[in-house]
Amino acid sequence: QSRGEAMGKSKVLVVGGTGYVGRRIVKASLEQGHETYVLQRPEIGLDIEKVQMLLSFKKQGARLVEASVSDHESLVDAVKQVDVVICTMSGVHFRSHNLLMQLKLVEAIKTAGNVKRFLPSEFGMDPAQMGHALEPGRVTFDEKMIVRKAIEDANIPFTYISANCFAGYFAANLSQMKTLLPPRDKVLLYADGNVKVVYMDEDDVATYTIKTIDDPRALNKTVYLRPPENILTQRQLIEKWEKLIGRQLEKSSISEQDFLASMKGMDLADQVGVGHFYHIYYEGCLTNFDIGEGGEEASQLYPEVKYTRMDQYLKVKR
Ligand code: GNU
Repeated sequence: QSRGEAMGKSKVLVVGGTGYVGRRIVKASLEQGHETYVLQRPEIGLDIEKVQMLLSFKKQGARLVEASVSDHESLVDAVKQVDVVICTMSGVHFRSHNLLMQLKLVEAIKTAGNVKRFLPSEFGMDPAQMGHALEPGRVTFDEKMIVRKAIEDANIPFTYISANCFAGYFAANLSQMKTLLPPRDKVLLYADGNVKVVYMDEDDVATYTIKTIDDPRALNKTVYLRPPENILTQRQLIEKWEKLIGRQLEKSSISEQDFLASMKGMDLADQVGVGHFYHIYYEGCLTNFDIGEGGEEASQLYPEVKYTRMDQYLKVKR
């Protein structure tokens, strides 16, 4: 009998366990003492990094479950073994875009009938707030809402995680597009750079996510990750970097109109990116609403989590 079983903790299945988010969810689930299952899809074939990552999860105590999203019976058998299913399928255009594959998973969970909590692949802005989002990037939110509707129509208990801006995509680069490393000389501000944004270390996203799965306060709710010290304007983020390198960056600013116009001629992934950056840095879509009845805030639910501050996060990039 494992530690997780002994303590009555739920058994977790991660779908998308080798991805950017999924690998962190697997780690956090093991660390928090859950019996952890990772879906092993035949489709990974000769992708040797993914195969070896699955084997390393096994070495750390996870169980691999073979199933294909295109084989309903195999998926039903997989979800029947657990209490909680967490899906971290990618919806990022320059990686892969598979969000609607989750409808197959919802079908399997419905058939199996035993799942006590399902967390679909969300982990960004709250799609329920993005009904007005710009093309072509709105597909991300539209598809997440289609998945939500399927979950709720099937009466599957859920938690939606709104993780806001992953530090890797939005803080490590001081919010500059097309790079993942911080600039050392010049930086582009979105308008005056004074809109409040929420930055999250991806490992903390996983820690908070696993905390919610056995928590009745998170049942059928959206849990927003908004730890107060990580609610920063672009200027405040840049200031932290400047302090770390002991030097000021040369700042220029791009207006809303010019930023939106820059979409023209870009490839699809960057057009999607411009739309998302626009909603975050001009509109303030991460912080321009209060968390209502259907929501909870993670750092209030779990004050014991010592979340990573962005100066600490940027330190290693010097
Ligand atoms: C943004 C991107 C970064 C794109 C979300 C092009 C969904 C969300 C904050 O598609 O994950 O350079 O919430 O050149 O709910 C992409 C995703 C970021 C935009 C990354 C996204 C954020 C999607 C780029 C770039 C750094």
